[in-house]
Amino acid sequence: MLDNIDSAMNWQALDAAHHLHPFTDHKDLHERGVKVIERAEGVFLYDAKGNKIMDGMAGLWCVSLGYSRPELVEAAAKQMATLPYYNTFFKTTNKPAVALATKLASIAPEGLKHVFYGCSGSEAVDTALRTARVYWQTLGKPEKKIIIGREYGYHGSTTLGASAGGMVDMHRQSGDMPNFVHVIPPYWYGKGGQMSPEEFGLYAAKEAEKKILELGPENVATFIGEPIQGAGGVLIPPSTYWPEINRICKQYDILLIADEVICGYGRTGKWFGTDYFGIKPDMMTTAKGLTSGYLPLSALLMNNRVADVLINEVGEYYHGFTYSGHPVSCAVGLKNIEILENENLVEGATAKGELLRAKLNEAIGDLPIVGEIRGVGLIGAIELTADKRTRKFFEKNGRVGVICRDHCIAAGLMMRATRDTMLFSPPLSITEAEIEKFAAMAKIAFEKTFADVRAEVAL
Ligand code: PXG
Repeated sequence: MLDNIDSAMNWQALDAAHHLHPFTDHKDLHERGVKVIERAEGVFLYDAKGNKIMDGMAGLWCVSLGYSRPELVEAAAKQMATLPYYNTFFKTTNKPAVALATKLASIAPEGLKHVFYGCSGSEAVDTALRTARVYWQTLGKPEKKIIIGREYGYHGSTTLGASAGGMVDMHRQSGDMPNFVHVIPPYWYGKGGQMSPEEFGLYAAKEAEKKILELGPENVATFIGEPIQGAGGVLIPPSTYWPEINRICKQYDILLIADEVICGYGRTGKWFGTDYFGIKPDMMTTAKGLTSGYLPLSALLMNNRVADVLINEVGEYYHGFTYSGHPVSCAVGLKNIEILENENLVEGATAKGELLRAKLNEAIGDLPIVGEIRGVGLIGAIELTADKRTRKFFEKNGRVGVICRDHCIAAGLMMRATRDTMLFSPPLSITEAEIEKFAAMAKIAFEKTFADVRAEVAL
């Protein structure tokens, strides 16, 4: 079938005729024509036109080991040949699911010992939010059901996830369930004004406390937050933020959910963003880097406080997915973690991230449109600015970001723009030589962006 199409038809036209894409303006896509990615190796993608593109985003923040790792392929093939599928509903389990849960309990932050599987970050988030409400209901507090998220937060695309996230465009399109409330993100660069980052971190946390007091803590089930807000712009909270959120959740008896779908499995140079920031979550959602994206898998981890209620008091929990604990995904997850450990890729992300930011600073740091280059481990962002000194954004926010993204791709570097913030999260397997290349391509793309901006101002 694939070969037939290859010789006889046009992939772009067929894609336009039959394939609906996620988060896409289809009219615009059909006019431009979709890029067909044909194969990938290491940190490089190859499209059907023969272009070679460095993947500065690790797919969608997930391909931690890089592409074409034979060990993951072998782990999947072996498990497929042994037990390709069986459910975990019928009082049954499978060895990869048990082995992976055991492994996750050993690398997870203190106390998070219980694992619930899904296929996507969205399913993990949905499960965590449902579980938070079920927890309070079971303890006789059904009114404790408000979920607090943050502006610019991203928690997936189910209706619960979209409601918990802080993306207003998603809310507009039926992602605005009742009993969801949003507070300000700890985004110092964009919202910190004259405050120091530390002052602003405390301020942002105290805004959450104010909101909780206004709603009544007896009505609030949980606070959900990404350790670093990824899709929202790689918003790295000041050091004062998470300790204060820990305190607030404890003081008002509110469950804390760390959404580690992007930060988890080494992105920050620690196994979890929770380790990096000292967050004390009751539940932790993970996905993406768990299998390096080779197969869909998510794991929601929870502590004894929550799991004891689920296990001993709820009775049957009417929740689960056909593919919960999928043996092939779990086998790949196990192998992926083994490789992360054997090749020191988690610890290695700290030094690689520092090198990448240093090289980017050398290459583009002095450009007048570069307001800030920030990062933790191998997740980072570059703020494009109209005025470096005052951190002023461009008018018509998002336009320069798209220009810059297009220059990056043309230069051979896949980067993503949120508003006018350029995001990067390359595979953890990226080498020093590839980091040099990354910065060299960024230099070309950002200089061109600057030239475009300057030309417009001159007009
Ligand atoms: N939580 C977080 C923190 C995420 O980043 C999800 C939940 C949902 O995961 P699934 O597997 O259901 O997609 C995510 C996903 C982007 C982008 O453009 C980010 C995500 C997904 C798609 C695009 O940055 N993050």
